[in-house]
Amino acid sequence: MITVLSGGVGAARLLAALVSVIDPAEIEAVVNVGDDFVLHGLTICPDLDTITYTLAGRVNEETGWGRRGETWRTMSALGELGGETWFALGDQDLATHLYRTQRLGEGATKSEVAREIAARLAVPVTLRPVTDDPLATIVDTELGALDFQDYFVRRRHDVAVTGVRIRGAQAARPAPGVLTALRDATRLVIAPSNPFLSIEPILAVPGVREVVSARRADVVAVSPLVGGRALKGPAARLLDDLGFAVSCEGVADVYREFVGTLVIDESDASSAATIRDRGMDVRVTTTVMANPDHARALARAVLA
Ligand code: FO1
Repeated sequence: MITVLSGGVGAARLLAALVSVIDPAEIEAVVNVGDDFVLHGLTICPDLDTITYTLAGRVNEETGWGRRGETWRTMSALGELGGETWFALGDQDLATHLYRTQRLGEGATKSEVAREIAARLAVPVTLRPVTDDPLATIVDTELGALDFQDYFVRRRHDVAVTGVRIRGAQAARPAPGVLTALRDATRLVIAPSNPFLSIEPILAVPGVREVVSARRADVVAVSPLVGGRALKGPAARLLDDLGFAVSCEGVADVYREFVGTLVIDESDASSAATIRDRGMDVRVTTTVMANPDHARALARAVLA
């Protein structure tokens, strides 16, 4: 079994690539829930939903999140009423949040709801929110402390960051099956997700970092930086703001305590020796999943 520590779009694409080369029944994803929030009274779990829609073949390929063929009539009507429309919830996507919110209100856990939605949409991989307890990523910025989606979507992550905190982490318990999935996997994979915003909230849940660190030799991470840039999102800016080199070498520094092997892009091959000198193994391949062949090559590299 392979267990993948997963954020949003990058993780979803890597999981889809893994499904194309190994039996999906052999894959488990432990998913970040630090981005989750309540809006319009609905509980929204962006990373779980992005992965679910991608593995169900229903994702909007252009944005990487939300559903393909989406319509926006509810948002448009909400805008007419002067409601909050900065976070775009499509008409079909809203059904997911309605269903989840109803089930949570009935006493179901986030894990149970994730499993139900995945089963209904025929997702072949086991998805586990890292915790069923409240967890929220708070971004400390030049404007003060911001809730994650306020920072990420409303302000388009266009503010200087001084730190990232995971509220609720100390009291959170790993969801059922999470520690077993980390302990029993033949390999742990860290998806090409944001190290601070997507991977740290997973590691911050008590017990998770300990298990992952103890298995360092079996942990393979994919660098989210290629040629000093993030394909999507603020990973490059955050490395800089938080005092790391803006390169896969910076990523290696963030991950050095718990990652045995870093997969880097061919365009960063010249960094391999430096990273190896810091005590991490390196694999060089194409990490940009620009087409199915490249995605499969990356999947094979993390499994090799
Ligand atoms: N990202 C955006 O940049 N703008 C949006 O309006 C937006 C809406 C949205 C709705 C549902 C969902 O599951 C995800 C959504 N995302 C949106 C993506 C998402 O919030 C972020 O990419 C992740 O939280 C970071 O992993």
